[in-house]
Amino acid sequence: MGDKMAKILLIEPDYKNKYPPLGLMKISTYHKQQGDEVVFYKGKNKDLRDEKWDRIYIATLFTFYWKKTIDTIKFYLNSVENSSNIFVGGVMATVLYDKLIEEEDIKGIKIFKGLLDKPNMLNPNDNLIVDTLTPDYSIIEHNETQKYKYPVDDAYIAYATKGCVNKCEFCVVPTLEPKYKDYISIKEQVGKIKEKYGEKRDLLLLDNNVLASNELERIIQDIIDLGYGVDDNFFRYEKNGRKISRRKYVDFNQGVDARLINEENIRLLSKIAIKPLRVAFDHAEDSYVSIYSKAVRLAANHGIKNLSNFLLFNFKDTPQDLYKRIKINIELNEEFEADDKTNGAKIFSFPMRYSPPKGSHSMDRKFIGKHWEPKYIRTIQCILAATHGVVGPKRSFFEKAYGTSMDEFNKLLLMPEDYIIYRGSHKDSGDTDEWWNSFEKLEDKSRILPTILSNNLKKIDLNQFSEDEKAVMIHYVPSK
Ligand code: B12
Ligand code: SF4
Repeated sequence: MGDKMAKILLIEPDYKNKYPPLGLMKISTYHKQQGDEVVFYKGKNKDLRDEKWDRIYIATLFTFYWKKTIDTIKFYLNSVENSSNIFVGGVMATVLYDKLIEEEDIKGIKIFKGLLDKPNMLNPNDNLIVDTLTPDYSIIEHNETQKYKYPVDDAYIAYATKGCVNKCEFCVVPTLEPKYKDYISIKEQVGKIKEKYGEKRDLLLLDNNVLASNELERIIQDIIDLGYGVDDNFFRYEKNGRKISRRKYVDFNQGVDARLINEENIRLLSKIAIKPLRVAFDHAEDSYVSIYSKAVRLAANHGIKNLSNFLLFNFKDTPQDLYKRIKINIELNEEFEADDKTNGAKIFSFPMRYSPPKGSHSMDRKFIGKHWEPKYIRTIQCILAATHGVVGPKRSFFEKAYGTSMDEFNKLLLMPEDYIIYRGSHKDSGDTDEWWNSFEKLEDKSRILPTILSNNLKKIDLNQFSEDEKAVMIHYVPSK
């Protein structure tokens, strides 16, 4: 920062996240290159707060971690001489920049929008582009002070492209990374990480829309050259004198756009050890469904066996659309199994709740889509919690979780949550039938439906209902 060695503190708020804070890792390299002392910590630490730092960097991630992030910034506010020595950046800081500068008590801190992709952004005359520096993996090593274990910590994390060519309304990538970059050398990035921090098993690519790249062939060749070709996917290492060999994978973790999949690019993708190939299933209209199914079939026909999707729900879709889209995947699995050419290919579904990136609900994750109700969302959450968020390829699994028909699914949408979670026992005891019979018997549901749909069921006052209404509502009383 200047002539003398500076004391730099890097903080990631203690939200749960899968990947290490790449931005801070690059900032760490930046400061270490200038001989500064760098300390990284996840969360709030009183000892670190009691020290004085020349500068503190605080990373931000999802907008719905707003509260925790603000709380963390406030915690360290007095650990620098002047609040302008607190630097905040990353996803949330970029998307909610205007809100953040208005936030009381933290006025005067320095907030960064977007990437650190120009020279002199952290200090004048440094001539360094932080975005291109090799991330410092040493700061995330799990140890005495760094207690948080990132679920993904044995992977090269890199970008082969940046930004996106589209501007989908539910996505903030156009704000975060406004310029689409067709090609970034992953060979260079991986090479440097390997050299400085040793070999990693997997290759995790954070590209938003890799298929839009005109340089896809070159990117795939880079991946193959790095040792992630489809026939070359063993990671061999020694542990306690034993030789171990494990499969290693390439994961384009943001998935690929079904609309862009074609013979040519699927042929390229089938050459690498991709697991899984994630295909976005963002819309429910028939035209999109057929594009999606065609894309997945094409992948299976080219020998890609591990497939998965992102099923965006709670957006413009209906709950019934969600059921239909999961079912389409079950049928695709059956189709693959029946055909010798695709036998062994499997697609897993990952329903993902839509949460708007802007507006008040971006901060609390409570947004309810036009065709959804809080109770419907709760039902899906209960089902997903029981199945760890995944819908497996087997029809029996799907029918057990989501119902054997649309009627059964519609019934689940309204079902008391205990009856969903402990389905077997409540069915056996007769509770479920009792609930449903009273529900069906009740001709005028107008007084109970709003309460059920609102999912405000923690403190229901049963006295407000008639006897017939009570017979239904009693099943929603949590202790029942
Ligand atoms: C990887 C990723 C994930 C990973 C986890 C990420 C993690 N770190 O743990 C996984 C796959 C698990 C994931 C999940 C989800 N994700 Co996501 N994810 C991403 C992705 C691709 C990258 C985020 C990331 O880690 N970037 C690494 C950054 C931090 O490193 P960098 O680029 O080098 O950083 C530069 C700048 O950001 C800046 N910078 C970064 N840190 C700092 C710090 C300081 C102090 C400064 C000054 C600068 C700075 O400088 C750096 C150098 O240029 C983004 C899309 C994107 N393109 O950003 C979506 C994104 C963040 N995800 C998004 C969403 C919606 C989700 C889900 C909610 C999806 C769902 N519906 O379930 C889930 C939520 C998971 C949960 N916890 O509940 C949205 C965010 C929406 C929001 N409201 O915040 C994004 C923006 C995608 C989108 N299409 O809109 N995600
Ligand atoms: S194509 Fe994907 S990354 Fe690009 S704007 Fe749309 S959702 Fe975002």
